[in-house]
Amino acid sequence: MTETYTPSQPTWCAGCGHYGVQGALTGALSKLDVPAYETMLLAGIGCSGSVQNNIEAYGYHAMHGRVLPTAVGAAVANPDLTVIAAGGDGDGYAIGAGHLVHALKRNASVLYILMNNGTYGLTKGQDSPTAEGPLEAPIDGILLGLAISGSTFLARASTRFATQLDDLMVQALEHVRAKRGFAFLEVLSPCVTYNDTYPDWDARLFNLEDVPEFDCTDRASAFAAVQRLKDRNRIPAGLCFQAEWPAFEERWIEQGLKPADLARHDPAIHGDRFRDLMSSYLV
Ligand SMILES: Cc1ncc(C[n+]2csc(CCOP(=O)(O)OP(=O)(O)O)c2C)c(N)n1
Ligand code: SF4
Ligand SMILES: [Mg+2]
Repeated sequence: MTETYTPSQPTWCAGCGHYGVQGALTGALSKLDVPAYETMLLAGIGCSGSVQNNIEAYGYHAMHGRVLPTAVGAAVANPDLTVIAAGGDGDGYAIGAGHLVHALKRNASVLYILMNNGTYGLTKGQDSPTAEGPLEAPIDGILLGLAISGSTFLARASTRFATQLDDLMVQALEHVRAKRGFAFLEVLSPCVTYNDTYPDWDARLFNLEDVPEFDCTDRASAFAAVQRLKDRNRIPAGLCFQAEWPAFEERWIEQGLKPADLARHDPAIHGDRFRDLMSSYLV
């Protein structure tokens, strides 16, 4: 399938941050020599999710907000795959927020790239959970991740600062390829059409690498440092937290549970069952 699949060209507006995310992901896959036939890219619904059409890999387009349970399932069923999930801030922090919390707590080896633009781009500019306004407090995905004790990799980058984005994408992919668990990378990826946050976010971004005493292995001090920067109206970026805790799929095996035996899955039988199921819905 990956031999015959021809990736599409992106359909994003000129200047959309999502181009930068795609560039960093293809660059990291190529730098780490990850073959297409061992890569699965799953995506949510949104302008961000259409990245799945453009990359040579096995692909799956989930319902809006539902990308993570399927990605975790794929990682557990076939540990030989490098599983990547991608989606927007609406997808991950609104309708999919419950799944994000549980993916952080499970720590299956999945790279989750959340493209944050503070808006629902695809549906033409409604406020998302990270939108900043007078009515509600925006969600901070890094603080959310730090508050969940199963999390093992939390980072934030911006498409404006390509070198840091490229580095963090590689580090996140390495975390997942080494089966160290769930790597959460939030990328500030502005929507130039409905919510051009470039000027504001550029001015407020704060690189944690500029703080020599910042310790990304200490959860409590990382939380305090991120919160302090937020209190000063800054947006912390960089590797915010990394920890060691056995990945979900490894804990499964330790408990005597086996990943799905893919050899036993005969596509002919399962294809027929799937078609029967689908036709049973027809009236
Ligand atoms: C269950 C469901 N609810 C709502 C929608 C409509 N919808 C499609 S994309 C989207 C939000 C997209 O925003 P985001 O996830 O931030 O991605 P972006 O387009 O900004 O990259 C919504 C609400 C949908 N497709 N399915
Ligand atoms: S509407 Fe916004 S998020 Fe969607 S492609 Fe255009 S700039 Fe990007
Ligand atoms: Mg969005």
